[in-house]
Amino acid sequence: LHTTRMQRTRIADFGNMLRARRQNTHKGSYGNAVIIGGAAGMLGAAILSARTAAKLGTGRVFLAMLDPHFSLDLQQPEIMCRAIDNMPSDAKTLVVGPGLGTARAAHDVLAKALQTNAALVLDADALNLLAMEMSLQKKLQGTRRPLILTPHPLEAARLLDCDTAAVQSDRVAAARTLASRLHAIVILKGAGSIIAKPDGEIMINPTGNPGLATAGAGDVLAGVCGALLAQDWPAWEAALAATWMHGHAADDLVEQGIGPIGLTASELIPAIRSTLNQL
Ligand code: NPW
Ligand code: AMP
Ligand code: MG
Repeated sequence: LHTTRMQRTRIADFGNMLRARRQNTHKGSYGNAVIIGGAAGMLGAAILSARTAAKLGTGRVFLAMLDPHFSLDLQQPEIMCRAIDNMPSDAKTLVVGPGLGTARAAHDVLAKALQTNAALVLDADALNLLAMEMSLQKKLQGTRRPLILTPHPLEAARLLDCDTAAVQSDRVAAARTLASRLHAIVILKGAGSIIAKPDGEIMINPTGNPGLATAGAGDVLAGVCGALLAQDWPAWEAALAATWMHGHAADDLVEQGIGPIGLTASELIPAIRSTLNQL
C-alpha cells in the first residue's frame, strides 16, 4: 500500500489529462452531466453543482430538482432544468446528492440512479441515504462504473457507523475502508483531503485553506468531479484533479484578498475555471 502526499504539484502536471479542444468540435464532444438534488430549502446546493459543471467545460448540463417549484436558473440559463422524470435517459454522468434531503422521494431517485450504467458522483444526502439503507449499498456494490464518493467527515462517519472523532483520528484508514467496501474512489474531505482507491492507494491533497470552510464548498467540488467524468476523465484522475483544482482556486482567491474570511462557494466557481484553463 502506498501512502503518498501529492507533491506541491506543478499546474502542468494535470495538463496531459486534458483533451485538447479541436477546431472542428461541438458540445457533444464534452459529454453531459445531470445534477440531481435540491429538495425544498436546499436548492442552492444543486445550483452550485450545476453551475460548476457548466463552467468546467461539460458539453450539456441538466439540473433535476426534487423541489417541483424550481424551473430555471436565471443567472445560468444554459443549464437545462428538467423534472426528475424528464431527464435524458442516456446521460453518461450523474451527480446525486447536493441538497437532496433524505425523504422517500430522495431515496427513490437515488435508487433509480443506481440502476443506470452512468458514471456517478455521490455526495451529501446521497451518502446519507446509503448510510441509512444497506440495500442501496448492495445495489452500488453490484455495479462497475466510474464512481466517486465525496464524504465530509460526518458523512463518512455515518457510512462507517462511527462518530466524526473516530474518522478524524485515522482519516487514511477511514478513506481506505470506504473505498474498498463500496468499490469507489473516495474523497474524504476536510483540511488535507484524502483520495483513496479500492486497492488501498491514497493521496493527500496539499491545496486548499480554511476559506473553504463555508456552505456550498462541497457542492462545488461535486460539480467539478461531475464535469471531469462527463469529459471522460478516469475516476481516479478526475478525483485527484478536482480536489487539487478546488483547493488551488481557493488559495488563489486568498492571495487576491478574497478570503479566507467571507470566501463564498459561488466565488470559487470562476476561480476553478481559471485554474483549469491554466493547465
Ligand atoms: P460538527 O458540527 O463538527 O459535529 P451535515 P451539511 C461535520 C446541503 N447544503 N471536519 C460537522 O459536524 C448539502 O448538500 C445546502 C470535521 C458539521 O456540522 C446537504 O444536502 C446548501 N467535521 C445538506 O445541506 C449549502 C466536519 O459535518 C457537519 C467537517 C446537509 O449537509 C450547505 C455538517 O454535516 C449544504 O451544502 C470537517 N471538515 N465538515 C445550500 N445553499 O442549499 C463537516 N463536518 O449535518 O451532514 O450537513 O454538510 O450542511
Ligand atoms: P462540504 O462540507 O461538503 O461543504 O465540503 C467542504 C469542502 O471544503 C471540502 O472540499 C473540504 O475539503 C473543503 N474544506 C473545508 N474546510 C477546509 C479546510 N480547513 N482546509 C481545506 N479545505 C477545507
Ligand atoms: Mg457537502
